[in-house]
Amino acid sequence: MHTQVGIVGAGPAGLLLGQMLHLQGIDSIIVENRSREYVIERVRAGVLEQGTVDLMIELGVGERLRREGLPHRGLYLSFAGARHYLNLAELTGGKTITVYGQNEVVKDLIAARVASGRALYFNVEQVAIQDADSHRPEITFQKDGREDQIECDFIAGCDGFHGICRPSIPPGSIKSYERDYPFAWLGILAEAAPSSEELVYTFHHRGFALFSMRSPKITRLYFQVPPDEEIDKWSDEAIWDEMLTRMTTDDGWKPNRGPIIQKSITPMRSFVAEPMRYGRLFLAGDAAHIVPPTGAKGLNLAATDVMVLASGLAEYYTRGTMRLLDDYSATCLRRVWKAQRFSWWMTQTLHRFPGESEFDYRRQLADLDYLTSSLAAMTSLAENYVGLPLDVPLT
Ligand code: RFL
Ligand code: PHB
Repeated sequence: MHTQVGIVGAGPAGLLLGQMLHLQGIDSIIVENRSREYVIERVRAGVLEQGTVDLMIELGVGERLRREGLPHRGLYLSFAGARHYLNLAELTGGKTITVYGQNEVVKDLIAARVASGRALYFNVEQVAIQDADSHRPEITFQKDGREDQIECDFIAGCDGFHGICRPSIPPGSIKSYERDYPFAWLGILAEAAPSSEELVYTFHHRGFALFSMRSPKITRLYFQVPPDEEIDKWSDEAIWDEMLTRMTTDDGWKPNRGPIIQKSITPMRSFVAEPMRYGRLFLAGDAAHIVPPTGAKGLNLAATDVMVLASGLAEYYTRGTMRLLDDYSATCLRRVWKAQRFSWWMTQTLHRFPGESEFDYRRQLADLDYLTSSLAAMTSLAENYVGLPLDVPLT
């Protein structure tokens, strides 16, 4: 087989890229090692920046998002028993975020891909990259026990943090920067009507907790646990007790209880690989960088990466120049590092770190008191949360 752009991974990055290229008349083949059902059902992110929503609409895949997505004009920071409202829209000249599950984004993109008639292969095995630094890189894989290969002009490595694209780059050609956190998130989906229309980020003496949602009937909640925690140790009853202990405020606000329909534990990590390119292999999304979810940035960063990549590829195929592609890594990394900084900052502001003292707890409360009473501090949080602009034009 031959294609212009071989895409490894059918997560948000790979599927968005495929749709952008399709609309520009550029051919691609997407290979994914999981099943379609697995990819659609994987529960992950929920918060889309305005730019990501606009992108979905522009790409013709925003109809259900517009209908079912939950626009949010602000969020709450909760500490010392009280919730404090940050009006993101007012602080940013009208920008908002939208809550719409990542699995819904993926479902809409897969439907568009199928409708486009372009190739998307699920359940492929033994995926490998050959000759990434040549003019004819290849993706090799097995499907239904048969060896196959795709000759490409370019390869997009959109296969997430545990994929094969980044590790196939020779170690001397890429450098990584990382930081682990001494905690993880236990997350649940519950059949319960959200008791608040906006997200609530809570800093409690027992640790971080987060109230979010997926629909008018489904609540999404998280709390901080030790990094090696086992989900089986937590009964549903114990999860609710801990959620309610951390989240209930002095005015009596708390999440509504309901049957837990999904639960999992997510480790927290910050990671950046530089550069995001090796020859004709371009890394995008979680394959190149990971942020702790406290800033709700991962999926949004993936979307921006592939926007930059698609512009570079479009320029290459229309004008024959590599100018934007040569700038790809630097253009993305500038925004990636700012999102890293913000995600790290949100994480350390809102979590309890093992070994820290009561002094540190008081200092963190003072940080939050300042944050919710200074217009400058609130504006800084707001402009980062709704999404910073890309610093360079893409044409
Ligand atoms: P993905 O989604 O991991 O997709 C990669 C795809 O590649 C496939 N793959 C392979 N395919 C072929 N061959 C191989 N060898 C392969 N190896 C892997 C995988 O099966 C998969 O389908 O990466 P992508 O596309 O870069 O998207 C990134 C986002 O998924 C991620 O950043 C977000 O989920 C992070 N995140 C959040 N981001 C936000 O913007 N807002 C949020 O509110 C938010 N909340 C979250 C989050 C992530 C979380 N977890 C579970 C990590 C909340 C949580 C709890
Ligand atoms: C979610 O709804 O899953 C969610 C919301 C905000 C975050 C992370 C996850 O910071």
